Amino acid sequence: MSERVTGGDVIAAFLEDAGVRAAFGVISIHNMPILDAIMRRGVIRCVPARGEAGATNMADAFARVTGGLGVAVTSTGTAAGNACGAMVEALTAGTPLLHITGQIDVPYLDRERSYIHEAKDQLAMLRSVSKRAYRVWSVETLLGTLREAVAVALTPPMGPVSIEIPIDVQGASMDMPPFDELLPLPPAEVTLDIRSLEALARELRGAKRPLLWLGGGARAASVPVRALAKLGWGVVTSAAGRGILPEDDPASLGSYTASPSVEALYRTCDAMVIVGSRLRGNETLRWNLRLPEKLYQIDADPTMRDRSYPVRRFVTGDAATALNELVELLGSDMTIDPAFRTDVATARTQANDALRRTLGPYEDLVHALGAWMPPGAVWVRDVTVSNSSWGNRYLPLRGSRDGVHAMGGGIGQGLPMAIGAALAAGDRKVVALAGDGGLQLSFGEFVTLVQENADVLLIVMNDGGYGVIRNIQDDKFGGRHYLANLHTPDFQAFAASIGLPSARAGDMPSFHAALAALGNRKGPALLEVDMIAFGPYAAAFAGPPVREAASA
Ligand SMILES: Cc1ncc(C[n+]2csc(CCOP(=O)(O)OP(=O)(O)O)c2C)c(N)n1
Repeated sequence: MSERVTGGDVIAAFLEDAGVRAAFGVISIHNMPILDAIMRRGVIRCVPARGEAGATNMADAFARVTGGLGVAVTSTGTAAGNACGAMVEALTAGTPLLHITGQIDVPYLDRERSYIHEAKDQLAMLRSVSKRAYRVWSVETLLGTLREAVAVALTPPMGPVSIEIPIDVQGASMDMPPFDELLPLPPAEVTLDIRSLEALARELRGAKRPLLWLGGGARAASVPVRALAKLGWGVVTSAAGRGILPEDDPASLGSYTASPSVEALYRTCDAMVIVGSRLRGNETLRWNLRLPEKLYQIDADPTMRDRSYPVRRFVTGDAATALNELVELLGSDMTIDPAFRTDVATARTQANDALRRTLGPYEDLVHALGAWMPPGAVWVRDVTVSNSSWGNRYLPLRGSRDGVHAMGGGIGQGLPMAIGAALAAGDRKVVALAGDGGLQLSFGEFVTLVQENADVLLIVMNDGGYGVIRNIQDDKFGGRHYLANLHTPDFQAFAASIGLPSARAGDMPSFHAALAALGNRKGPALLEVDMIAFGPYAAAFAGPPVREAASA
């Protein structure tokens, strides 16, 4: 006889069997059977985020660092709505995430009678911010829908999946299914278009100066990428693809995709293979960056073909599978120009040097941080001037899961992402970078950081407002700093009030002292950089660089 349990118990048991070891959420009347079961069973660590946006960002970062599934649990209505901005980010980044949300009782669904937490057409809202969204109508269909939802989230191109589970279904009684039925379904395989790949290999065989452009879709392809780098290929990555090849490898151009020296190098290349990348506008001068003439593309999603740049040949396939096969097909047939390696290294050095010259008073700070950064640290960044200029590319990442950044450009996600990353990172330190403005979107999550004792050194670049907005206003709006000068919290007093160790630095001696005091302790700490005292960057960052089509 199987045991009689609730829908909530089955959800908890299913998540355990799916290998989930951490979930993030806010408890509510419309998800308590699930969270109560998770906690009672004691297998999954549940983090009480202070908002659903934060919970979803945490689950997203957890998934990015582990390479597995992230799980966020929210309530229905406003709570599910609060998760939507973070869902947009997870969709942009292609994160496999399961968003479980409550729903009101089945008999009241879609009646618009203002039942508590009722949201008009919640499923349509969730559909528009997810890869797929499901509603569970009955306890009988609960397990099948869960199994399908996880498989869809993990099938390339991966993405966040929402599942609404009405509260009466969560609390309904059912038999505990046997273990094998609780296991998630395997993700669907992407069929490799082998004929196109063979044709691609034939075309590449004669290339003397070939480059790979890697995006986040190629995160699992480190092994064949290393093999191609060994053959003599150069490698450049988007921000999402950082570290697939260690960025201190001589074949790596880092993520200096649009630096003038790298663009000049593109013009000398006779092939570029783009793998698992959207070629985002931010990284291609809004698609007017001059890439090599012979472009080829590999992607799990065949509709990506020609979407951003026209390509000569497109191969549908999973990045790792396709690149492994390509390495086999190429064998030792290529004779790559021996000077290419030197040219790649020169372009990289020139890009680094050009960036260094924009740092002004922050140059020493960046170098001190780089020298201190513990091996294997996970580098998490919010959208802030310091990240857009140097955080996104100056300090090398050595693994494809060593960095987390809001790909969609939404501020305020860095702090909750740092918490999710810390839970995923085990013994590795998380170092996070955020602005004072962005942090004010997710202030409640400071308290979560302390409660969870997450091993995060959070560096706050405090310029008393929205620095990048002021720079744009200087550039385009006559220097009128409307709505950009903020009343900024006293971060030191706030940190003290919640038991968060902290220090402020306004010059290099105090920065070194703060790093020494905070950097080597385990657990959370806040290092505030007083940017008014340090002074401005040598070059003002006023938004992602673009190039007008007419001048291309
Ligand atoms: C969710 C969201 N709201 C608004 C914006 C517009 N925005 C972009 S950067 C920025 C200012 C960020 O300020 P801060 O975190 O202090 O970093 P700084 O620009 O000062 O380096 C704003 C408001 C955005 N990108 N995302």
